[in-house]
Amino acid sequence: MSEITTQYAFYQAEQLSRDEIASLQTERLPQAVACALKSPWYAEQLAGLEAEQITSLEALRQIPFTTKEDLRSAMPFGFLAVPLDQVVRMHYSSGTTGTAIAIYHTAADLQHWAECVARGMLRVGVTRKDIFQNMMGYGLFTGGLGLHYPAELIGCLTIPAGAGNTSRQIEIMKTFGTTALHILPSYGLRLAHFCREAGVVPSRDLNLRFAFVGAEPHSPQTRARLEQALDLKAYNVYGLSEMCGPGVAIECSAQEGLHLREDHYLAEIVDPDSGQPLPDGEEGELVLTTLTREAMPLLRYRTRDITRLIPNSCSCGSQHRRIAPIVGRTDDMLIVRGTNVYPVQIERILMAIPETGSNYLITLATVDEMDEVTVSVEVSADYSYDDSRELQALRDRIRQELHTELLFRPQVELVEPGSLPVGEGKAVRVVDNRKK
Ligand code: DLL
Repeated sequence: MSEITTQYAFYQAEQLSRDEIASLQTERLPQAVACALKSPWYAEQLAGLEAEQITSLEALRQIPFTTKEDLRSAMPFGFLAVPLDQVVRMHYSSGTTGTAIAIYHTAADLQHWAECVARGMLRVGVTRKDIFQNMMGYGLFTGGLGLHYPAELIGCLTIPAGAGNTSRQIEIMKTFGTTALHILPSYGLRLAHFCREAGVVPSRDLNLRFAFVGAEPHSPQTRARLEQALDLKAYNVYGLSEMCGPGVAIECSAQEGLHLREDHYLAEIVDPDSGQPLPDGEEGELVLTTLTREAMPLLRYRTRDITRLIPNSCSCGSQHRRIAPIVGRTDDMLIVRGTNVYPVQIERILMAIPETGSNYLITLATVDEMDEVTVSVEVSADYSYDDSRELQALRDRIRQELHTELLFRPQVELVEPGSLPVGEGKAVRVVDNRKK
């Protein structure tokens, strides 16, 4: 560890004690509020607020939440807290759920972001000797650039492969001996399937050690499949464009939760309905305050992501607190016949069944005024079925296991490997055709 600190001074932040983290937060919180008050939106909303009095989480809680709708309403420059000539980059959300949102960064913001991610990568053992193939989309989406600069900062040979073109990706991995990947978990499963089809045996033909996976919810079963199929260790990376992008929290080598970078982000968990704070360990919505952002500081930002803070410190030694893997977004939660379901609960069951393949789709419809759920799932290419009775038995088994978990009985449709639609970006898991 101390060797890492000699090489990378910014790594010292990984070794802060709990008291040091707390006092840094106390010091930075009023600065963050003062910085936010420089933006037109916060200046108006929080007129009269004395930033220097906000020195604790309790004091911060006087401030109302900031929501995605607030960001939208103030586009394009309402949240900008510095003159435009200090902004060196912007990212832009896809706008699939409403008006697109621009997120701005100063040079210092970009440096902090890269250091936070690099700290997470170093913590799991990435070194300058690694060959890092970045298979996330580059561009307005933060996934590509978000790990590109940290990998360069560490000194890895960084390959900006971008998303898609799987045969080319495999060729690059083989030719250059790629050791680390950054990949969407859904695409990782497809890559594994493609390797099998192409006769590439990762343990024999590839040199992979790590995969950083994130940007979409995925179950531990999916992670286990990826690790086994690609012969590597997979680490969960969480983040959102509004904060920076990937790297708000990253899993460590203990794989027991994702460490927040608490010197840069202050986290709360609140009840998504009432907004009331929840105690550590209880599942609720993650609310984040940026502590060091200059261009676009955000106070008590509602991420809509459901997780919990994991009590106790981690066996890896870091004193930065951990969140559990994201279960889903509040707006992804399905209410089916009165039961709340996150798609990842369905994924967990499907990916634990070895006979299923790598892709699935949940379709909702209204039949006789009732919600009807159909889970379509590819069968694994490793199994062959001689007769329809075997397939029927598999379908019944999946249906039964889903029923036990979900408390309602969905329809199950088994389909050929590779037959469900796939895009280049985040996987679309749900099609909701219900009557509104
Ligand atoms: O997805 C940033 C990112 C890129 C994270 C690459 C990790 C890796 P957005 O496009 O703004 O940013 O989407 C953010 O994606 O609020 C979560 O709902 C979801 N999300 C991100 N990471 C995870 C994860 C990027 N590890 C939204 N697990 C967030 C589950 C995730 N969901």
